[in-house]
Amino acid sequence: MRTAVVPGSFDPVTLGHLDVVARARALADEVVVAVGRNAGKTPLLTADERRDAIAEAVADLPGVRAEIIPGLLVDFCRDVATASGGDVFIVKGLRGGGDLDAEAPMAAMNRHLSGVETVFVVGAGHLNHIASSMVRDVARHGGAIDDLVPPGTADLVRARLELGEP
Ligand code: COD
Repeated sequence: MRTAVVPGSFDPVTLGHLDVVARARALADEVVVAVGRNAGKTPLLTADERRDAIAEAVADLPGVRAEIIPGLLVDFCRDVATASGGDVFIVKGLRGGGDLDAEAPMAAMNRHLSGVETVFVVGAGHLNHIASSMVRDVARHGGAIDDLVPPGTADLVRARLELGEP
């Protein structure tokens, strides 16, 4: 059993993220989309909301599930490996060189901590402009985000913005 862990903030999950999930699924027997805390970001959506939005978006994809990372990503990967009895690797998506600059040190740190490897996949070009931060900003200013995120997620983002940001 080979499990791909696809981690991210997913605040919110976007069509770009889902493209990476589909590519990860082609490399592994199962995929766990893992909602984590990026210490440099203050999320709009709660971890439960982000996990549930992903779960709804991948409901029709066999072998794909969504979970929350309680602490370190490498500890989460170890727990997934123990539960499955198989091998685990991390999959991250790249939109360009800027992503690689940010991701390479994290991949090296995760390997240093636990030996887990990170595999990078290049995302679909027509989705390269999609970032969660821009989705939030467009929505905040009243722009349409419905074709940037999976069905249901746009309403969630708008609802949370109307309630005010944390
Ligand atoms: N096309 C392709 N890839 C994309 C696209 C797109 N349109 N949009 C985003 N991506 C990729 C990003 O490059 C990234 O690889 C991934 O999707 C997730 O992106 P985000 O922005 O949702 O998530 P991040 O980068 O904020 O996630 C950071 C983590 C939560 C994974 C990280 O902070 C973490 O592992 N936290 C847990 C605690 C931990 O272990 N920390 C130590 C890490 S070394």
